[in-house]
Amino acid sequence: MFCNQCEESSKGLACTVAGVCGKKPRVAALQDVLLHVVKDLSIYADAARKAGTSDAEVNYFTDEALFATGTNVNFDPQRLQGLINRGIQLIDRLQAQTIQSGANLAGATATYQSNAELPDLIQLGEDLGHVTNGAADVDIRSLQQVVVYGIKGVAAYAHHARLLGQEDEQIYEYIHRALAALADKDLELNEWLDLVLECGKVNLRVMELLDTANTTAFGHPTPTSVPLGHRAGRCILISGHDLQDLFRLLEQTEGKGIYVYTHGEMLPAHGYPELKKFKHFYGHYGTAWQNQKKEFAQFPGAILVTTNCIQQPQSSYADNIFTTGPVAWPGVEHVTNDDFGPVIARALALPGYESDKDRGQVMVGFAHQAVLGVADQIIEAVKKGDIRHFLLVGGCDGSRSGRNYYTELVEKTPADTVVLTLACGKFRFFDKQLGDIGGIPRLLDVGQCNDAYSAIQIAVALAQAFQCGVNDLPLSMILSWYEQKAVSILLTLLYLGIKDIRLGPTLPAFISPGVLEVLVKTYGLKPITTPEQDLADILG
Ligand code: FSO
Ligand code: SF4
Repeated sequence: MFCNQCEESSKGLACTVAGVCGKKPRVAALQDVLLHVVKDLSIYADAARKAGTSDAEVNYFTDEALFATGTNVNFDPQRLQGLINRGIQLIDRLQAQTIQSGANLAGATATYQSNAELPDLIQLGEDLGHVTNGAADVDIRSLQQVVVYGIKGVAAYAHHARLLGQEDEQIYEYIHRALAALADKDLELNEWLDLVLECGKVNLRVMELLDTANTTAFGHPTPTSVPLGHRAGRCILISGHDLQDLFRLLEQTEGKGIYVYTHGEMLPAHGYPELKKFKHFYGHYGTAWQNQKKEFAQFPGAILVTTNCIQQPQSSYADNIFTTGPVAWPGVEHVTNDDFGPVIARALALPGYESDKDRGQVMVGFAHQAVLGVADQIIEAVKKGDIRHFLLVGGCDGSRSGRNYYTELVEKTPADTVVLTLACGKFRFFDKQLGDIGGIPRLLDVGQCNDAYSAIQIAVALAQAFQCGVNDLPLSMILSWYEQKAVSILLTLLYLGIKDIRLGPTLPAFISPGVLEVLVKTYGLKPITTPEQDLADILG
């Protein structure tokens, strides 16, 4: 196997024997087949689109299949086999249509066996290898990997947005065109660089769609206090990013004597009016994804995982955990069609909490509408010198020890600075009491990684208010990355021309020295150093 798509890739290079995430070589091989299938399907879809047709089923499948190959999403060989077979059927269907249309199918060489057995598919994956294997030039291969991983992030966001009725043909058009380009051996370095930045542009659009989708369905988040303790009674813990799953679960558990708690990236859900109206939607339990083995084992109810990041379930809670949507683990019951009956039945069979427990509160709900609602107050505080600087400390968490940097950095920020945060990296400091500046909290939780659009909107609005560019604002971005959604967000920030981003805890293994040089020269991208050094550089 060869997988280098996340921050925890083995030895900072690639996982070649087994995934640090728990991905077995056979699962890696099946994901490689699936990516080749999606790439070949993209060649036909791109040709069909140029001939005037776009196939909705192909578009949806593309997002679903790409999402399934992301880090910590789908570890289930059978479900991956199902996706591969659907992809092959769609290739057959588009092949017939595109050949009839006389479209240019240069590079479309795929021949797949329909309904192949698992061992044959695993062998095929081992033979095919990584989808960027064909590129001999190390910098081109690096840029191809940036595009493929960025597209996985785009696909994940597009999948969420579409489930809530928001989609845009230009997103599918880009994904198919960019993946089809992998078969074009003549494409040069600059053309791949263009596709990299275009990925950032398309990701901005998809994040805008997702923001519209979430706020149309569930209202704009408002500042909300979330208990970290629990109430006596039966309970369900919901993890991942899918707000629609949470809404359906809340509907189906209403009046059943079950409290619903969020875990990980589901925490910001408490800020949405249409979600927090449910009285049994009580509080938040636990921290970020990499602590789930310990935290899930101690939760006395059923657990529902809606997206990444799932880890191998431990025997102590293997009977209590369920998956839904794109996420899957072999042997774990996968709930379909928004029917959470099995999760509810399990919660009712488990003891739940015996008594109430108070563990304090955290604030969420500082998305763009809430923050921009007090923009005058913020601008005044900056003008008076009460707020010296904003730090966006956002991104993913993970298990590397270097991630303590983010906790220490936030702890060391001076009292005249405001920290904006989003995604699961915030669990390193989300319960710190940083106080406020004239009523403005010093720690503002903007939301999930899926809400990066909100942070961009806030930055753009502040820049307009101060009549300057985002790079001229007293704002610094200190990002932590782990998986492919973070890659797509980083590309969006680069596309927007945002400079001097600090990135950690390590730089991506798939960035070649040549590509890194371009990123450093053009965008001033820099690795994190120490909290003291970086704060001194940022605050002068
Ligand atoms: Fe975290 Fe996992 Fe949200 Fe990621 S839970 S690491 S970037 O999937 O999506 O922030
Ligand atoms: Fe390794 Fe990350 Fe790939 Fe998992 S997703 S196999 S940890 S590089």
